[in-house]
Amino acid sequence: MGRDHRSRGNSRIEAAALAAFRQDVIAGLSLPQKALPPKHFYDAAGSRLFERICRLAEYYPTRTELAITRAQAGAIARFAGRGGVLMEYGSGESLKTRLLLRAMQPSVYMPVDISEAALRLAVAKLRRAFPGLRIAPVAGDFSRPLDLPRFRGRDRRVVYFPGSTIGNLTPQEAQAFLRMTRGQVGPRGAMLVGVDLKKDANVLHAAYNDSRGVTASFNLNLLSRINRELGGDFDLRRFAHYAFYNAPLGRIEMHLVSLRAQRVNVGDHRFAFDRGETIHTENSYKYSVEEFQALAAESGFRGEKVWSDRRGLFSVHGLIAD
Ligand code: SAH
Ligand code: AVI
Repeated sequence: MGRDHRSRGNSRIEAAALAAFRQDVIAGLSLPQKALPPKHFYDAAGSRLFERICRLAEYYPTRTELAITRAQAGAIARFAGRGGVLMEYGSGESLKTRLLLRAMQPSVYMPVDISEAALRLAVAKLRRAFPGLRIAPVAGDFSRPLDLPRFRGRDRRVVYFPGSTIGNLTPQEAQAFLRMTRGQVGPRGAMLVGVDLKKDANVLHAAYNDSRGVTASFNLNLLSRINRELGGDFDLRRFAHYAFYNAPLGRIEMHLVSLRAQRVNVGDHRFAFDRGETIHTENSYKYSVEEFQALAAESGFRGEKVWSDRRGLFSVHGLIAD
């Protein structure tokens, strides 16, 4: 599988990805509030841990979105149209996508994911389950310009962005992302976006502080990844997972807290931590239906349809390019 769909030298691409990771880590740990971009959670181990999170009792988003998609597959397919090109950003294990593939019968499916390991595995399974489907995987970072394959014909293009991965972007980044996809789908295009809804803070707290500690391992894996790939010497016993709902900003924040004053090396760089100082590793924004539709409207999309569960936990938005 070629990154950006072409068969360039894999080692050159891996070296570029490693250099980008190093740059983000050095820059992020040099900030007054240390911070790391959440896209770096997803190495092979991180993707496996995320898949375990999706199956936890406390983590309601995956099973709720799956149930909405299952119940509404016919309506979603009527909205998005049958045939056409289905692009998916942050496809991971492409689980919910299977329901859409059956209902929409696209001519091409283009999953895009930064985690090459997860993408490779998902595509191998999909090729077995959907032998007639044309699959054009792209391993790459959707926050940067991507060189995507082009398909001839006048087929409608639909972008699928499930899982509330849009919540891991700031509202400004989410708008920029929606504007980019608006350009990709063109005037007749549509988008399906999974968005986690605002709700009781206790439900949110439990979802990001699960009793088995899988979310803690997912968060701490970022430090293991820095040790493995960038020659870091983080001692994982000296950091702890910390997640809370920041109500005024409408987002879950995940941090890693330094349990003591310490110094950590990453290659030739040295970083000092005070006791209690944190690295901010992820935001997960929660929206009301109206807030998300307003965000989409400012990015060139009209919120045409919304499918939700009875408890109002999660929403799937059908957007039309305006
Ligand atoms: N869509 C799946 C997975 C969501 S997890 C679901 O709904 O369950 C988020 C996924 O987005 C991961 O697979 C991760 O590797 C991918 N991802 C996160 N940031 C990314 C980026 N900047 N570019 C490409 N993929 C990204
Ligand atoms: C992928 N993303 C939408 C997940 C979320 O809920 O924000 C990632 C995650 N972080 C902790 N648990 C799950």
